[in-house]
Amino acid sequence: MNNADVAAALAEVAELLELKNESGFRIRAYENAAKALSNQTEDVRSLVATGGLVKIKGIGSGIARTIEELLSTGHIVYLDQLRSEFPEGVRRLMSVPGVGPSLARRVYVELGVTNLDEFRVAAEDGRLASLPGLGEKSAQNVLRAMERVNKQESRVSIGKAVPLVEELMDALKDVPGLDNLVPGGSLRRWAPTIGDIDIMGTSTDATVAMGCLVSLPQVRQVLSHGHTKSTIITDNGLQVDFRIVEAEAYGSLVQHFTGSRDHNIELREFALSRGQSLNEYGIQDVKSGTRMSFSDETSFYAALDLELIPPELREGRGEISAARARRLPNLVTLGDIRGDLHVHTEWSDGTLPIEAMVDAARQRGYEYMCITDHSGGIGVAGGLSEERILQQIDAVHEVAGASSDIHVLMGSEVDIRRDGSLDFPDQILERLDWVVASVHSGFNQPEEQMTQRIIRAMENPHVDAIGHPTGRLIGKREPYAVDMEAVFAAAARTRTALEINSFPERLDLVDVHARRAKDLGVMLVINTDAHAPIHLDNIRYGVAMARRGWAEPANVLNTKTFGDLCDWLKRDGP
Ligand code: DGT
Ligand code: CA
Ligand code: CA
Ligand code: ZN
Repeated sequence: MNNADVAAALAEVAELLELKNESGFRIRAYENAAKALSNQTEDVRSLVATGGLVKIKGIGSGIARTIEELLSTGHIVYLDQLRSEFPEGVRRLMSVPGVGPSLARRVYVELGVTNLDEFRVAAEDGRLASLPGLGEKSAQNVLRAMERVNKQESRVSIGKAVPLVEELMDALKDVPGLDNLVPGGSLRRWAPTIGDIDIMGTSTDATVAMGCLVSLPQVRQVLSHGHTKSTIITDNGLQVDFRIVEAEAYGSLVQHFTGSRDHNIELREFALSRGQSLNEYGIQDVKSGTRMSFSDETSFYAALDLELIPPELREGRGEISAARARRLPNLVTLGDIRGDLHVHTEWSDGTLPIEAMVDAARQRGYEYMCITDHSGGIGVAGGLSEERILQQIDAVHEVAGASSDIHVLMGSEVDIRRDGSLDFPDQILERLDWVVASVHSGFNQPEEQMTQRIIRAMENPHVDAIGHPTGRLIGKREPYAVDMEAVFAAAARTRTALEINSFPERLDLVDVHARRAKDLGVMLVINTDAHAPIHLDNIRYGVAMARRGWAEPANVLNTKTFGDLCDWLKRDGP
């Protein structure tokens, strides 16, 4: 049971209390606690063990006891009780945009609707429209919202959204009078998944700009077409909110629509404590009534006596107090990355020969790269036998010898077996420059076993890094059960790096884990796990995740020069 599991249980309590029409105060207490927990970098179990839980803002002693109950018994009696009052599916009704707790309660009580399917039927056959105060139009709205949710499959990965935004911004860049185009929202914060895309710009002729947007070839459907805001659905099903904002207030507007909501709420509270009130157009001095507007974000934050906060940090995770204290991290950038240490070739499941992948890394301007094909034990992916990897060592050394402008290292992505032993014997591992050890099977092991499995791998002195440490695949597979605090401690002790895997569906370690690792002195490494040259470009998503985890260059192994990397590789093992 990890932070996300506990947060989900608390959020469910909040939703069920909403359904029951309980007091807003109690609901918010659970909501805030859920949010506080999912923002926590430290594992909830270690927080309980050290008594740190109640010190977290947003978690009172009552909810702390609830969390302890959940951790020790696996249940929250109160939650079980609430669940018994509503069929499981009723809570899901509130996931339809525009359907709040009172409507969900009414359709359950008055129409006997207990799940989304029955809800759709009731909206279609006229029963929903017949409820007092609703009518045909509301029923239609519900149907349309359900359709949109189904089609959009809720959120998409950042890897799908970013290229689309770049395409749209490129298509709009020559529109006369339209300037200062910038993405906002979750995309600008590089959140791993995106609900909808927000784009902003200034214009001398908003009508023309809006007209161009809605007639782009990528547009499948126009949901609204206004003077300052339009919303479209693209042909791959993504919603785009496009706003024309005023040039004089550009800084405030962009700040506002970048969010996150949590960051903005905290910022507003902070401003109020200083006698300033915020809205999307600027800052007002409460006493004198003087208004200020800002054409850029730097001056906006400066007016609150804050350093400019990079968008990746704007999640309400302590960035405002850090900006006050002039203690914002000096975040790692894409330009700091000097090499990629997780690259596959056709020797296992990559698409191209060694030379081609080296060439792709060379073209990115990297100083070094490492070939890390799979070991044989994973059974799929053309993993290498001992015999084959010995051949590959020679093949890579040959390419390395012929390449004067990039250092080519020979490594392996060795499978961690269920018992924590590695798929290659030490006699092979010791001949490699760099070893990434990863879990590729047996994801359902109990937490204790999985934790020991990974720790045992780290204790092998030849292992330099753990690949995609929690195994999650966004939208497909939850992270496996693993005690991350124990993994971090072992990583620090054995001086093993933990990977941030840049594949958009992995992005693992996640931001809060990366930050915890940094705080505990664990080295991070940002790799692409490229199976084809184009995947090397994914590095920007990994760097973004590291930035969201407050990582600085010194926290990231592959920002080191080749010489410093070699020194690190000679570090003492465990
Ligand atoms: P998303 O789209 O779910 O991935 O997340 P965001 O953060 O892009 O959220 P979005 O698109 O709903 O709104 C963009 C930003 O606008 C959000 O981060 C904060 C700001 N914002 C300010 N006021 C509001 C408000 O009343 N509602 C919403 N939804 N956003 C607001
Ligand atoms: Ca958005
Ligand atoms: Ca939006
Ligand atoms: Zn790999």
